[in-house]
Amino acid sequence: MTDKRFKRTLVTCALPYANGPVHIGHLAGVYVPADIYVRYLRLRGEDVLYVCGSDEHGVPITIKARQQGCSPQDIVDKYHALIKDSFEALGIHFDIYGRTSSEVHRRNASAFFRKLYDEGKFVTRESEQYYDPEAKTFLADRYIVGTCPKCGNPAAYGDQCEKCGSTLSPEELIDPRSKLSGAQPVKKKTTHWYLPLQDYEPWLREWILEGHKEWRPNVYGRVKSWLDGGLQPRAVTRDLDWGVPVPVEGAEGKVLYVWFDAPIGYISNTQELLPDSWEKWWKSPDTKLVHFIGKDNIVFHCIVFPAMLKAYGDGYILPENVPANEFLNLEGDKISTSRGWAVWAHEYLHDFPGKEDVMRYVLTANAPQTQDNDFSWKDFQTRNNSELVAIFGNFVNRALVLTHKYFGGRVPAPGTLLDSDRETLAEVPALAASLARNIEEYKFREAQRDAMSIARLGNKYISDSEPWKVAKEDLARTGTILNVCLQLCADLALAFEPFTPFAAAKLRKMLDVELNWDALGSAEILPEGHQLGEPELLFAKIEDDAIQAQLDRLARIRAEKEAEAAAEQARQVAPQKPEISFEQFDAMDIRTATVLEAERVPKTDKLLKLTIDTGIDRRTIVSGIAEYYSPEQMLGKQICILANLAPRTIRGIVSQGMILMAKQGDGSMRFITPQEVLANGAQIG
Ligand code: B3M
Ligand code: ZN
Repeated sequence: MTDKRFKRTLVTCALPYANGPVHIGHLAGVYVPADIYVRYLRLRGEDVLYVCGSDEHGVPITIKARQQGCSPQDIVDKYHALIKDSFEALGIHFDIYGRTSSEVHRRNASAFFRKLYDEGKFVTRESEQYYDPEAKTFLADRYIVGTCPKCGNPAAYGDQCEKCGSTLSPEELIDPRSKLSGAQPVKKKTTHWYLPLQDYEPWLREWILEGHKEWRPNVYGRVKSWLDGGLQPRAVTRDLDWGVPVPVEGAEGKVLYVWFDAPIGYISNTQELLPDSWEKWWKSPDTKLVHFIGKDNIVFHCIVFPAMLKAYGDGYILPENVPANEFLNLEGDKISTSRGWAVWAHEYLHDFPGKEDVMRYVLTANAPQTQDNDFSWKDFQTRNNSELVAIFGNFVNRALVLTHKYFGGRVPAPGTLLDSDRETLAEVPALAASLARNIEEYKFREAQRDAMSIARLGNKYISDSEPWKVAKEDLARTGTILNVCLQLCADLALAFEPFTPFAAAKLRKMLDVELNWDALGSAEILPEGHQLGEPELLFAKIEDDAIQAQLDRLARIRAEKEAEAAAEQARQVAPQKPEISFEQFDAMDIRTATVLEAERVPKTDKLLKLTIDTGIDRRTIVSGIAEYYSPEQMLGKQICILANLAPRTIRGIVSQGMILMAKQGDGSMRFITPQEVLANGAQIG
């Protein structure tokens, strides 16, 4: 093994919630890096098990089902299939992609809870939780909606306002209502089981803070701040009707908390695949366990799940590393599934058929390994066109096409190597070693750069050596150059296998060889006289229109959201003014009038000077409506005015009265006009 302390590696990927498709943030954060790691280990002939599956419980799934008028099972069936297919299509082949709604898992999670329960590893606590008296059920925070106390959003959730991003508790909501029945929730006592995490704190400190200083700083730092903040008992059950039922008498209507059952899913899925040999993967100190996750899952994988396993005992191993990633943004904005601000895996696969490798490559090049990073379509295009096509693809193509042209597709004799040939070849082992080290240290971005450096090396070598020119006078020398190039092509087929597996497979086919990692950097991977397959292009250019289509889609989403926000703003209503008497109202002389002339007041942006027919007289009113209406738009319009307002001089013009305007929440104004044209001077009241 590359890591001498172990005999085999168990790699898990966070189980995606089966309540929506996966997007590029998920891929960049979890699945692409894990896949690189697994492919690399397999390339080196190691014993690896690669486990994932759908996380099919939790409140959001039940909410989605309600919204769509179907059962939670329908929802998870749909997304389980969609997500599984997307992974497969991207070359991410798990040994098992299970489901937490499976029978094996339900039994397993239930037994896991029961053992801890029987051994007294939980404490119970009574607390007051919100309850819907009409629907007769407890309400998760997500099931309570009300007005956000921070921004006034009338549709804030009991745990979060999606408009202003504030974290909330149901108590803070103004006018809270149940999402189920609309009833006002009441507080009701309920009992739950808690894992007393604080009991595991000294052990966690020792295991992680002392024992795993090599973990990524973002992971280590988060664990440390959780531990320093002091751990609290954590509820492992919920009042809900979707999940694994709590296997204890008197626990009717309760299920295991989704974050209690989901990580056990890793074990269940392994059992489902290997009913007789799963234990060697989970209970042998010879197994290296690595969890690939996103940053929001760190606490569960580094604190809660390990504490659960520790409480359980029975020889379960702990992760050797948890290479969690930060988040990927999209075109400078946070990815948001609810706002639709995302690039979905299945849509990408549909829009860019045959370009699975490109997305893998770009996501790795921008991997949010230590800090949030950004995905942009322009960068996507550039990386494809100027790296994959122009360097890697171009080099391979030149080498193969020229070999076919001059040597009938047979590997020419190496002949006598010059210094430049030897020096070029000599660079490969160091790059390969760096690539290997980087992957073993979970630095996938750097590792991919090493692979690309081999392609750059080849591209430069073939450009500098110009075999197409040399061929005119010295075919033997041409053969030497192409021989070196072909060895580099074989190196590339190996080096890129973890990153761009489709291109690597194509290249292997073109070279018609089986490759093994130990040959990387050798000058004799391809023997003289070996017949090559037909050359094909590894990558194709991505044109501007394909990129523009994606940018247009995002622009539409952005515009829709902005329009929605503006409409929402316009709907905001100003509070009622203090009461007035009938006499005060009656004192106002409001009438219809028609605009006869309209012009801008010079040197102002806001004012129009209007000459109007009030039925009583002809007069001038200066009005601050130039932002909303041009003089032409006002001409001939019937309006309503307050006629007996005391005259005021504005910019040297005497204004006699005021036009009635309706002002919306966003500040915009519209004049008020009668339903049908009336005589001027008609009194309103
Ligand atoms: N279902 C994924 C998420 O937080 C969550 C992972 C469970 S891993 C055991 O998006
Ligand atoms: Zn808010």
